[in-house]
Amino acid sequence: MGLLTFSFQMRLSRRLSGLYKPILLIASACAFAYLLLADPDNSESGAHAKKSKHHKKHHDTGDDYEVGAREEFPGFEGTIMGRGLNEDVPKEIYRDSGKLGNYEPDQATIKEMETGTGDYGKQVNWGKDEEDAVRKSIKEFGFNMVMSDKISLDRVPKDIRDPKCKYVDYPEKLPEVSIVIVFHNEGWSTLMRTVHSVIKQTPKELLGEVVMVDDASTKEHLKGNLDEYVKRWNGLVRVHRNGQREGLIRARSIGAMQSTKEVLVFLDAHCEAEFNWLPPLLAPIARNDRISTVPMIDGIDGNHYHFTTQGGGDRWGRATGAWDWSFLWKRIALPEPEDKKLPSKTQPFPSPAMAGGLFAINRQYFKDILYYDPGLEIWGGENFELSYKLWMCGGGMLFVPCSRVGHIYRLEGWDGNPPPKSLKDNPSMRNYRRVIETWWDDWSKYFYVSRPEAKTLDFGDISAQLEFRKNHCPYDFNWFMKEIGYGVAVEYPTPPLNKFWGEVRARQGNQCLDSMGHTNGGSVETYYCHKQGGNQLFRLNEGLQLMQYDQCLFMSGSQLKLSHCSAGDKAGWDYDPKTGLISYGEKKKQRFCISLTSKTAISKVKFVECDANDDNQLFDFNEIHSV
Ligand SMILES: [Mn+2]
Repeated sequence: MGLLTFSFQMRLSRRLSGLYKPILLIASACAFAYLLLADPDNSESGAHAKKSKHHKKHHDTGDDYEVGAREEFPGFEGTIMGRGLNEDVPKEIYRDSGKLGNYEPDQATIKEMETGTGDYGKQVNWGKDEEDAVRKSIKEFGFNMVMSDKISLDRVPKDIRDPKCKYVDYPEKLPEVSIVIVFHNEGWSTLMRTVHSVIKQTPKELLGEVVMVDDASTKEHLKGNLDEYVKRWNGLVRVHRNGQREGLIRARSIGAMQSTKEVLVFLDAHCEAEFNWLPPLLAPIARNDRISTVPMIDGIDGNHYHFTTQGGGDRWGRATGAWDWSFLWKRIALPEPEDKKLPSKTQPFPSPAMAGGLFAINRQYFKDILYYDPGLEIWGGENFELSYKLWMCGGGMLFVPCSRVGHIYRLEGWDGNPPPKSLKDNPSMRNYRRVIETWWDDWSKYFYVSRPEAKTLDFGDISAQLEFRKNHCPYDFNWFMKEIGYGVAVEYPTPPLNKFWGEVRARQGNQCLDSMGHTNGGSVETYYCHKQGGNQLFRLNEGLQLMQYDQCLFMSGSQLKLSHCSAGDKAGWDYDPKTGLISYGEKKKQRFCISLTSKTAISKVKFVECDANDDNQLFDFNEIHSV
């Protein structure tokens, strides 16, 4: 494909605000059908190029909407990575009913796949005599391996898709994929069912290779056994072994480097691909190599192995990725303005963030945008790093309702994987800082509202990330939050900034306010000051809230309590650093102050009438900084 055929014609304003009208879809679908008739192998002939121009004209006559299809960035002097939109690749054709789509398996094919136990995602149960073995396996692997072992590695998945997904035609020529599966000490049957299901549910001509990346597993079943087992696929499945534990993030980048096909598809090591999952993921990438796509992620129960539809979202189950301002992963319903741009409920929709474990991306593009930041350790924040990089550097991300993959969530009672010994404390928090300091611009202050102690945490060198952004990313975080992530700020409003924060220490003795780990209705008491933050870290913000993490402190009778709060809630707090009084009152005049009840460190506090001459009411906020 030549670079010359890409559209440079869409105006920025239209690209950002344009609506995708159904009439246009019909127009482009007709153009596509015409192209197919005239040029069935979709090859690059001169005639094709001409028709392609004609095809393009349809887009120029109205408001079309194409995620990430941006070629002009006024005032930006750097280069955008990836080739961008290729209008020669036709869009998918969505029909409501009728003939099955071109990659869709028919009933007879599905019938032939049947294996018995657990087929169609049905649940499996165990007997009393197995309970000990079950508990042991959950402790070791996070899943009930006893039940997993009873289910065929080739079982038929449940079909959770909107029935309309069966009638979609995808471009005939889709790119080949490398499936990348990173694992560390995974259980055998859940890991291998991931591989089996991918091979079984993927059209042969699209499945280039499966690259299993062993991140220094120590369990015996993942060594020679595994090498022997994958031989049955005659080289289709390869195992790459990391010499030392790299963590999930770097191991994924290594998997990308070890792969050779045009598109990479990352899967967690405990998944099951559902029917016709791959073509819907590939179509948007074939058309625009700066787009990453993400399947719907259904739940597979880690005990009984039945499928449940991904929860949340709007009426049609469409949820986008999001975060709160302390940088926890969240999911929110697809915002209405985005829905309005889409001609049907089964079409891919943009998401400001991905969960991270399952996604597809063009291999060369992932390389060009430097994979993940190699300074990120083990797990945490890398999904946001990639999300921001995609959107702010001229690409984008789509969640694809017709592509569904089941994922087993770890059960309680799992021992977990211990981090490598060389790792510093707080790896996730250091990761968060790297990502935020690289991408959030002035919005980083909102992160430090709930994590003020992290402001001093060492996160290493991000100069390479900043340099990349300067040279290749035309958009800033303001643009991103206005155009792409606006739904996040509606669901999670930016928090008021802190006026005072730290441990709240009585001016006399060695007593600090301490939530004692209480939340949601529990009381705040005092304890020996320990300077570790945690339960002794409080913040008084410009919204006049006194908070600990996401909990608001409030006056309940004469007691000091805390409970979950939203912005503007439980406001009315004040602190005077001169006198040391912490007061609360809904009105300016009628105020009450926090007071110690005894001189012993471990005791209760109460509300009394404010009196700056009473030593029991005098406190300091001492900031505590992590290193
Ligand atoms: Mn997982």
